[in-house]
Amino acid sequence: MELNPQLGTVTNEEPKLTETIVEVTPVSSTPNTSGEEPQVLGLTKEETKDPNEISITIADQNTPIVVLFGPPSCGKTMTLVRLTRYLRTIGFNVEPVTSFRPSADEHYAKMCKDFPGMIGSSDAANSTKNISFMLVRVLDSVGRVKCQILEAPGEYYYNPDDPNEPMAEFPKYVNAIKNSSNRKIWCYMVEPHWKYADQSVNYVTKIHTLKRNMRPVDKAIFIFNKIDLTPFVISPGQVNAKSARTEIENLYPGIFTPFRTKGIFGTSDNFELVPFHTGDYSKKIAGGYSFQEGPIEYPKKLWNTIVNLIKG
Ligand SMILES: Nc1nc2c(ncn2[C@@H]2O[C@H](COP(=O)(O)OP(=O)(O)OP(=O)(O)O)[C@@H](O)[C@H]2O)c(=O)[nH]1
Ligand SMILES: [Mg+2]
Repeated sequence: MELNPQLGTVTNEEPKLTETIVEVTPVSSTPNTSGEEPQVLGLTKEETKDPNEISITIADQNTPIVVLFGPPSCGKTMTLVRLTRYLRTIGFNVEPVTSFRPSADEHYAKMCKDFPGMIGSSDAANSTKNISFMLVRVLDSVGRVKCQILEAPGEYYYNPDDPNEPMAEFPKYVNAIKNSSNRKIWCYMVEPHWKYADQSVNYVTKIHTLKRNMRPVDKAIFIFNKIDLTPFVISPGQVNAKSARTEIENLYPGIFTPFRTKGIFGTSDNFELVPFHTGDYSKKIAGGYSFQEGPIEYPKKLWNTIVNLIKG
């Protein structure tokens, strides 16, 4: 598939965005003041301790699942927040799938209940700690389910603190999703200044391992998040995609290799590349961060890419 040399332009059709300042806590688990293992919201203590204990149910096995895949802090939760906000402005509804987790899990039930308010309210960006393990579904304006989106803690995909990486096995629930009959849109997240850049080859290996588990109907999107931290932004929402792609290849050597096919007319991409900016994060004097959502062109481009891949 060909890349657009530039992304999105501002048009008059777009709904007006409301400016919202929200609090951000850049952690994915509950604060650990007791010296105990921190607990991931939406999981029991036992499940947090051993992710292989995590039990999930995918009730809808026909609707594609968009998996936000990436290490801790790459921006999965904030991508979900930004995308949800965008989808709301175009008349879509994003709602948690309550049956995803056992009904006895009160944390998950509470997260589901709080989700709609959390995304839109001035507390929404507390979501980095409040939305941690969740399956949501996206419905269009007439209630048709377009896709499901999975959001989970990064350490279950690639854990920089695990000496067994990149050979560390995925938790059972990731394998359950991987093997489910749903079509998958794997969104592999990359970023410009990854704290563990010295492990980028291992992260690439982990993605390649997963690639071997993708069926031909499954699709791949590389989301280059935190694009605002790069020199490739030309104007809000417009990115020099060629340079951005070269940068990803430099930062994550060989990352695209198994996603390219050699043919008689040359090599073609079996993936999409979407630069992304969830928003801006400003440190507050009183502590914490305030979040200002980024330009609408980014979630618009990401959503259009997802929709096209679902159709294709
Ligand atoms: N500059 C910039 N920073 C971002 C962007 N998106 C996320 N961040 C920063 O990255 C932090 C982590 O984002 P999260 O969405 O919580 O990351 P995550 O991938 O969900 O992390 P885990 O849940 O720990 O796996 C945020 O608190 C921000 O500080 C972005 O578009 N630009
Ligand atoms: Mg998260």
